[in-house]
Amino acid sequence: MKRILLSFVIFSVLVASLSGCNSKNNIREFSKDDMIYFILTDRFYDGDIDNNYDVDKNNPKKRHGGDLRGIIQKLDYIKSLGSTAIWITPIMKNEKDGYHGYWIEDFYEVDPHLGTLEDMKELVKKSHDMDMKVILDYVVNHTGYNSPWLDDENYRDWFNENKTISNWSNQEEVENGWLAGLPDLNFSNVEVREYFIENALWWIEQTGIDGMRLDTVKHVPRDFWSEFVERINDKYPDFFFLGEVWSENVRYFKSYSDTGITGMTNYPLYKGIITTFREYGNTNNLKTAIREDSNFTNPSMNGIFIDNHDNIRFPSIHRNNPVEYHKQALTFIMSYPAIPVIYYGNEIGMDGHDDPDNRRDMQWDNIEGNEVFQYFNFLSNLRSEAVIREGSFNLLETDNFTLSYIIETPDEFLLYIINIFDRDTIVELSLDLPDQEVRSVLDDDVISISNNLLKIDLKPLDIRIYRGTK
Ligand SMILES: [Ca+2]
Ligand SMILES: [Ca+2]
Repeated sequence: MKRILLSFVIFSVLVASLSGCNSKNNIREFSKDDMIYFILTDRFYDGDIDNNYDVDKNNPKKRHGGDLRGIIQKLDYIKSLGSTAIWITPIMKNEKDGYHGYWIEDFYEVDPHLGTLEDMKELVKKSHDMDMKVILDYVVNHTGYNSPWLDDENYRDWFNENKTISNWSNQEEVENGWLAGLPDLNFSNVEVREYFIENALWWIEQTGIDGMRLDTVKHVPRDFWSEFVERINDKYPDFFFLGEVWSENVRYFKSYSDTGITGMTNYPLYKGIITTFREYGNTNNLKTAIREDSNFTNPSMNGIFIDNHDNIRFPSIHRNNPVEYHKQALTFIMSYPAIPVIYYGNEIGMDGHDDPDNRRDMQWDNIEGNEVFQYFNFLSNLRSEAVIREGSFNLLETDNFTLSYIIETPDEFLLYIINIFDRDTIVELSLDLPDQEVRSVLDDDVISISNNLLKIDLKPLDIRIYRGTK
């Protein structure tokens, strides 16, 4: 009996170690327990001054010198935040001022400002050694403005006709128009489709990355994405795709989850977050987005975020109390069952208005003393607990000025109560829980649940998290 049990244990351990790791290329599988740290490489950390040509740190639209070696040097920091994956902006060779990586000149070369293919391989290898995965941003919709293909006879049928997108509700225009004047690639041409599938496989084989963030998904036909995902997953079954579908329309958004893309940057929830955690906000917006989220096939594989390189940084939305609202929004995304995508600087409350102001250089000074940083680390530690990993998330009935939810397993629970109003308030929650005293995980506060009711006085912009047993 003992021997059978032991071999079962050994077998289970074997299966567990194999299932987290694809046999080809050692690709590591993603789950909702991941946390992605998103880096705009040029703005993160300058690890090699020898590649700093074309750099002008005073100009927000020019290169600032950050590079792959800089990320390698900061891997300990990234890991310390609780990150399990790193998403980096495209590394393909860009035209002169393509500091962000989205103006690609050569799809098969690493941009020399960022480093070399060897640097990229080292970044992936070292990340894997630290149990972190790497996601490469991948662009197929367009080339840079001055692509050499534009003047080459052989590529004559590779581009769509030069038209701007004027009607954004016309899908044909959205797919075939030139986005921001960028030469738009023609995906009805089989050569273009094959080129990008082969190119993507080349990057995976060369570098060992675990996933791709797919840029401008809605500007490329859905049938291409289905083929792209299928062909790559044929070869690398656990390879992860995070699709950027920039739309708050739930039905439209859902139509892309049917293409096979693993998860998407959840813009409907983002909209709920930024209209709730703000002055004169309304928690109904987020509550509705949460209810609609359950319509998606696999909502927990979507990326959840408070801002990114295309949107105003979260604290800059707020005239008053930016730090308090920032903490509230972080509290939500670090407890909701989906994959938090932390844009570099979220963890220290970096601000910045629209592009390119939302792409300022990472602020490395006095991080340890930063109030938001300490709170973020608290949230990250809490997120690693079994109750959040295994528990189910349930919204509780409250008024429009408070958000409350419970995350529960059969044995224990965490109860979240957030006051988005800048004034005192009293909340009464109806809870199907045994009578008990519940203890705050943030301070010494203890409150009582009695006869399935909990009554609590909240301070302005309060965040309370309590732990209890079932
Ligand atoms: Ca550099
Ligand atoms: Ca297009």
